Amino acid sequence: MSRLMLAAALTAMLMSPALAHDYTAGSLKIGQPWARATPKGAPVGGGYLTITNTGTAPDRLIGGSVPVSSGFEIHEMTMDNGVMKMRMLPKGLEIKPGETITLKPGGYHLMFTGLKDQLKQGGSFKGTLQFEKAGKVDVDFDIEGIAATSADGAAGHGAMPMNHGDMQMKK
Ligand SMILES: [Cu+2]
Repeated sequence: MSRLMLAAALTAMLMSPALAHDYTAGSLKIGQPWARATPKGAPVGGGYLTITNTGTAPDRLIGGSVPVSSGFEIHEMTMDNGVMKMRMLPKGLEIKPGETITLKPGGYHLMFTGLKDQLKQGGSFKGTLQFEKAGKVDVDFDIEGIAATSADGAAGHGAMPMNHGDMQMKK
């Protein structure tokens, strides 16, 4: 194989979604953090990931930070009489022993408030998650399409791009 072809093959391998980023912190396993691309000028962005607790004691995601935004909140989205409502979880998100929590569009999510840069599909950014027991965990968020519903970038059937700015914020 030529040097050039080798380089191309290596690049393809490194970019392959099969090599998803998974992280381990104590008894927590964190699967492929990702974020949705945002329209230009959007004030907020959404972040998603899975957290599995393989231990015997509960832990709690209590916060974090990303350099692309000034704020970092943990939110829940629920349907209330046919209206999508979003609320901040001031105590964060508990992960019970043996449980896997999936943060995904339409459910639990990270909310990056005071977004400084547009999140562009295909890019990535660093972030830090803060857990009550496992402490701080550094992760990378991959930026998927604006209507993506999962980390592999697939847009779900009937996926609805969410604009948090239009939603009712309930404190
Ligand atoms: Cu939100």
